[in-house]
Amino acid sequence: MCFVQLVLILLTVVFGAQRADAGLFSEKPIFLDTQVSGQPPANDGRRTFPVLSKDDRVLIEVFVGGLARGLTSGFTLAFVDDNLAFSMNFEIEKFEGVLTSEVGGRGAVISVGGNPASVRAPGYLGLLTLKARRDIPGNTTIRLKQSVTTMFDSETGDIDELDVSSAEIRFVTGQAFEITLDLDTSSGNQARTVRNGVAIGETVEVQVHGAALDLMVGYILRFDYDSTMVAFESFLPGTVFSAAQTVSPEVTARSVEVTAATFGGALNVSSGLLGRMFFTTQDSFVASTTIRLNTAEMLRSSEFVSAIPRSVTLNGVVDFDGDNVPDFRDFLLFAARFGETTSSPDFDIRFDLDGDGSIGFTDFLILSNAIEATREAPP
Ligand SMILES: [Ca+2]
Ligand SMILES: [Ca+2]
Ligand SMILES: [Ca+2]
Repeated sequence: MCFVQLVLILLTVVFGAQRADAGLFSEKPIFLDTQVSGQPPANDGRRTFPVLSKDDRVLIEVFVGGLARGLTSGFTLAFVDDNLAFSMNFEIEKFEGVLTSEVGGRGAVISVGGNPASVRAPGYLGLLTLKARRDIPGNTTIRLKQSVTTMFDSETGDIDELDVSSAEIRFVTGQAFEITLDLDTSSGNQARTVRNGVAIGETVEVQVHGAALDLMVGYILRFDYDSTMVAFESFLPGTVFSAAQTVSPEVTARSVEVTAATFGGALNVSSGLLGRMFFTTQDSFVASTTIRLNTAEMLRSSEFVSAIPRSVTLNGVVDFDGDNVPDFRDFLLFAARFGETTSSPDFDIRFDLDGDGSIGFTDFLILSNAIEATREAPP
């Protein structure tokens, strides 16, 4: 028998035997995915997370891929812990899912067991909570360890090794957050940045919505504007905080800076309403003015990170047919749209003059006032 034949026979024995013994979970990929709070679990590849301060938590969704269905009464998640790099940084607090462990893990390992539970595509196993034992430095990476990360197949009785090559989370510094300004006064983020038909003396609400806010302690926002056109009126912190603390806004001739923070520990939500700004148009407000959010900073895990600047535009003129004069043609165009809302197909925000998300009677009053004002204006 030549060497090649011997190798082939050995391979057949080894792999043939393994295949016969392997359960459904054998060599299936296991995924770690940071949770977006308030959203159902999704294996959407969120493999990075902002660095943690001591006692901060990160919630990690755990999935087993490539699986139609399976039955398990236990699995072990073991993190790579060379030089105790994992267990000195993190404590495994608990696992909640198809099987649950409230007592957490020991060192870098958690074993979760119970009555056989079924796992179905997309293979969601549950939520792993890690708590930082100390400030986690940027670029710290945690990953599961091959051969000791296993899952018990209750149907075949096999302890299957999972493929851990995608089971990794990296903690990063300087991870930006996102801001959207919204002139639609209805709740939620309609991302509306233009309003027409704004009257002189009207108070306009600018909602500031945030995303990727994980672990935020608080924020600073600076708006710049033309103070001959608008004046800053007031600021209200948003619902993203359960209890927000704030300091009086700092108002200059052309800007306003506001701040809000939570004293109750870093934020455990990813997105929400940061605050509402109110501006009142001045007597010289005529055609159009822009309010710019030029600086948006937040504090998370002892570092300041920023968001991309945004702006909103207020237009004084009410006009739909493009001749820059409010008249009966605009009234007819408006009538054809009356009653539509942001959920209507082809909703046209130009007709929603008060920015409440629907084309209604108050919008009609704004339009009719504009038509009458044009008529009264000197030629
Ligand atoms: Ca809104
Ligand atoms: Ca017109
Ligand atoms: Ca409206």
